[in-house]
Amino acid sequence: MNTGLKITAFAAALAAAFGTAYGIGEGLDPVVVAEREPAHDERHAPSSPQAEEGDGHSGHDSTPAGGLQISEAGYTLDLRTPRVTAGERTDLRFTVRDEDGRALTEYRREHDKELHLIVASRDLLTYRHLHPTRAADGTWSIPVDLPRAGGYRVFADFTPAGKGAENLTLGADLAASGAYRPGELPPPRGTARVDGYEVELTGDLRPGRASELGLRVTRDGKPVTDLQPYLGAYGHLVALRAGDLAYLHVHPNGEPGDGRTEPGPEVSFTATAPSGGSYRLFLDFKHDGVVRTAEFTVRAGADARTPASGTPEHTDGHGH
Ligand SMILES: [Cu+2]
Repeated sequence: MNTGLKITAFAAALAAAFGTAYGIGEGLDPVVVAEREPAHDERHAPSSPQAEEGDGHSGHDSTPAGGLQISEAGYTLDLRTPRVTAGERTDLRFTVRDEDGRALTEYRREHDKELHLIVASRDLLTYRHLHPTRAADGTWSIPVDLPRAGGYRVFADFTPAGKGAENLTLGADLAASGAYRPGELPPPRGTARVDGYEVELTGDLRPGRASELGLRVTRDGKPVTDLQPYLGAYGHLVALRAGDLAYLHVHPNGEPGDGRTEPGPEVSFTATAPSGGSYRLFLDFKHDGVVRTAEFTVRAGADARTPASGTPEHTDGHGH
């Protein structure tokens, strides 16, 4: 019996087992939840954790995590500069192509931008969140300077214009030549320091379920209560899975000017981990006119994060 048949048979057995139970009512969360596929629009739309709490879909049958494919839903990331030299400023150029090979020139803005570009090293120690410039012909470009040699992943997070188009994150490999020395993922910590700021992380990342993450920003022990809007929010959080750099879609809870979201010290997000394992979280926040990035290692699942204070060894990669 091949694997496909086994799975089909297993699914049929499950359906039979739950078939009667399903009729009883909606109290049976796991069954009800499994029936519902999340709409793609939800992946990048602001929403409250309460709204998502109930429909935390199973990570096993939902849409695959973003960023693992160079081509998806008819769109392909064409990275024109797949090789750069470590320590040298280079123009990174790329195009998003449709099924006919035409460069995409119409985008729907998300978080103030047509396209968000994330560049992360395979060992997750170098991170860039960039906003490239698009030429009229659809070619995007942005200068990058990657400090370390090795393998990187480039993520283009965008939504094509047009009705029904969904948010996509396409990923492509990028190599930085030079002497390569892979780093080790820093251990989980509840606190990250960057440029005199301390950011404390609360909440857990849970596999297959939406959960709330809180990030509290202080400077010199004093809460920062005048964060500046950045990309339509008081913070922008990206999470990447260690091992394959799966890209998680994270939603800010509330936005500046909505009458209930304070400009710090706490910034709140809703995130869903596609599986257990280790993740690296990158929080961009803006204060005194400068965008800084706080970085955390978090474990999802049985081996959950144990908060501890300390200074992360690696503070490389302040975006922008
Ligand atoms: Cu961005």
